[in-house]
Amino acid sequence: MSETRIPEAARARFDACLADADEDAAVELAVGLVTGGVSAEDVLLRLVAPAQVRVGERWESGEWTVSREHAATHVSRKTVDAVAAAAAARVPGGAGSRGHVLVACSDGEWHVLPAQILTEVLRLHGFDVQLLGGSVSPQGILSDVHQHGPDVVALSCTLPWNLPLAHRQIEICRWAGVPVVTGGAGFGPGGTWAYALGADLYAADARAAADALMRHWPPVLRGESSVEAEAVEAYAMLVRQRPELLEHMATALREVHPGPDTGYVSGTEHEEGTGVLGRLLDSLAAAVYVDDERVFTRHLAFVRTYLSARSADSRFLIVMADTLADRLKGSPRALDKLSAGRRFLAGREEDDSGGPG
Ligand code: B12
Repeated sequence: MSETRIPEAARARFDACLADADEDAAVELAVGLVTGGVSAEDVLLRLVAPAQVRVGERWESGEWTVSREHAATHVSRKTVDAVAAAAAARVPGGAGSRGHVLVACSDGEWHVLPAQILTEVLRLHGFDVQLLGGSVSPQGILSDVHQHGPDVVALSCTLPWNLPLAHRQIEICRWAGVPVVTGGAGFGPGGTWAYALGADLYAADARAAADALMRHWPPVLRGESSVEAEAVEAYAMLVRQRPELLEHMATALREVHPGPDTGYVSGTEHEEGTGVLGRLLDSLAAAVYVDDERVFTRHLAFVRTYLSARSADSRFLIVMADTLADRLKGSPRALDKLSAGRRFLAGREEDDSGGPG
């Protein structure tokens, strides 16, 4: 399928629709492009997806509130639905079925829009696709695999701290004989962490996923997990100690910031109430699990930007790293990732943040 450039003016107008939460105008613009001859895939991947990245940047930089981001994302979701419906109307009877794909988000993952876009792009390529939605448990995925008998499971992960949970899902699908194709920023540069978890395939975007599946159809079980037993043990220890470690971190935080906290750290501004401290620990645990310090240092880079955009002092991150190092003396693997984080915070290492995820 040849790619079409989306005119700059259309991109700017779409951004404005998201900023104004103007669903009707966004849908009209996007569907207008499709009826005007731009492929639905290009509208999804070159208009909607990059606009969402800009939404994230505006939220991260503090320019937009969480609710503004929610409203914009709602408009994008509606646009994806409308573009898919417009494309389906242009191919009466559908494109036929190349095979059956089950799309799911990793356990703990509520970034559903990437999976939704993937679903529509695969449908445009003639796959029969079912989208299971956000945060699917391993048991849930197994039950859907049994019920629907897909040829392949497509697993989306945006947040790297969900990697250990994604591993369970990959294992359970492969155990049931169904190969797993993976994608999303959470799987790291070039899908390096997906392959470490034993995924059978990784694709950087939805177009590449469709191409790869068409080239390698039917997909086969060929992945192999390289997660070491000691890493799983060290991870499990961190999970067991999580409540206690969080308590120590909170105490240390109160010592450096005795005043009322801003809510950015304690979690009142966050989806699941775990806040910055919980996510720090989860990133450390995921870094231990896949044995790659970048899971932790990239997260530190994100938190630092996020906090400084809100005029919150990010120096407490060093205190947190030291507090944890003190408590995790018996875990060389955790200490190793913590020292990488400590070096990163002290600026002694090149900033390898490489953007979010
Ligand atoms: C919208 C959004 C949300 C919404 C999601 C709503 C929804 N229904 O999807 C909500 C409000 C739930 C949310 C919550 C959070 N979010 Co958020 N979110 C975003 C945002 C702005 C857009 C996501 C998106 O739609 N991207 C567009 C898609 C199309 O891009 P994509 O991911 O690259 O997907 C493509 C490929 O990766 C690939 N692909 C994706 N999946 C798959 C799967 C397979 C199998 C294949 C082959 C390919 C593939 O195909 C896609 C299309 O080409 C991003 C910013 C960003 N840069 O993405 C932040 C972002 C991901 N969020 C972020 C954060 C921190 C959070 C929260 C932790 C914030 C909080 N409240 O504490 C929570 C975590 C919730 C959770 N547990 O999941 C950070 C992550 C930073 C990090 N790495 O640590 C980001 C990057 C924002 C930022 N710039 O800082 N978020």
